[in-house]
Amino acid sequence: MLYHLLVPLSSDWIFFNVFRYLSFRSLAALITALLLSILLGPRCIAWLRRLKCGQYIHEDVSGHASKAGTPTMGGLMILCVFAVSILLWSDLTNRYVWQTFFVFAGFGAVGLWDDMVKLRNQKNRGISGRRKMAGQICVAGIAMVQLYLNPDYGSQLTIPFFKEVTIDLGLFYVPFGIFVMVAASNAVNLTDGLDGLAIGPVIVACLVFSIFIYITGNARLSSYLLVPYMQGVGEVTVVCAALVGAGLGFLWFNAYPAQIFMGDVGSLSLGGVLGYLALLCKQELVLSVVGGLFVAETLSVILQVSYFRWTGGKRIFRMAPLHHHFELKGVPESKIIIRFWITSILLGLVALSVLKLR
Ligand code: 57M
Repeated sequence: MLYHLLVPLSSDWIFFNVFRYLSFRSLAALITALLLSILLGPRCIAWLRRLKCGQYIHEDVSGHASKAGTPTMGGLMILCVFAVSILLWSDLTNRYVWQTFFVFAGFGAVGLWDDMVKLRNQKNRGISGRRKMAGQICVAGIAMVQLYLNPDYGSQLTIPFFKEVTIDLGLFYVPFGIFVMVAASNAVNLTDGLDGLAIGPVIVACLVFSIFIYITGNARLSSYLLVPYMQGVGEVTVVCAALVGAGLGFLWFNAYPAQIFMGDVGSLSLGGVLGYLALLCKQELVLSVVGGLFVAETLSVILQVSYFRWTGGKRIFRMAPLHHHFELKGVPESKIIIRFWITSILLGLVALSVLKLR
């Protein structure tokens, strides 16, 4: 809104020209989302407490007993702050801004549904896996069809570290894109099991994608760095920055020892939107590098469950996902979290190196 109100004034006052710049508006979006979260956080925590949105804790992770009753569904705060920030600072006539918001809100709605059912259910049982997956596929499907029908958007898959190798997936690109979003959404959800464990790597991934998105929307930079160019996508840099700000603001309260959890409304939406950002800038495979931690957590579950079934009860890890394994080995929670963050920062740097190493 500020963009639409203030840019026209630049014809009389040159100073207002600054509101045209993506860099300025991205920084403003980040700071707005961060400050709003810090201001609203205590009220949001108190509100969730009043609504009795306390977390149920499974008996099998004894170290977590003290977390019982911590307000959950903090993803609602991320969603509100993110929405206000993009309403203020982005160009609201840009279709990619709305599509990205749709993915975030759509996956968030599925998560909210799950969270509400869990709260009503004594044993923390949410909606069935099948219903959750159907909801996720619906949201991802709508987003993918919109992308696929866009004449500026190709169905080529770019291969990291190779200059001119692309694979044209044709119509198969639609189910592939759906898979990317749904897998990312569930992977972030699996990772969200320790204070700040998921939001830290999500912030790193959003930062990395803000750079890729900026380059994708810039004709000169994209041709220099051999990144597929797409007009208008650059505006999503403001959206990425708002996500980083909202993520940092949430971390303020979710840092160990957490005062709030994000719930499925947060984890499903953040994961889904990461998948969408990767698709938008055609860096789908880079997502598995920058989100390497989410991949490792998911693989640990797949391996553990398969081995468990195959051997009739034996385990590879003490418990899956991976963070539970380290917890049960006696590594303190804060140490696991910080080590996971360090790993995700390193993975983010590796992902960025794709831009030059070709
Ligand atoms: C949900 N939810 C957290 C919080 C958060 C297939 C199976 C591996 C699935 C997996 C699973 O259900 N994962 C997804 C993970 C829960 O957090 C809530 O859920 C939201 C995210 N969806 O925002 O609202 C708990 O995590 C802790 N937490 C924090 N800080 C945070 O900032 O400490 C969360 C956020 C919270 C809190 O304790 O209650 C969760 O872990 O439940 N299932 C599992 O992860 C289970 N693993 C398992 O059964 N492994 C088996 C194999 C054979 C499947 C094995 O290895 O033997 C474990 N989950 C738990 N306890 N809680 C089992 C033990």
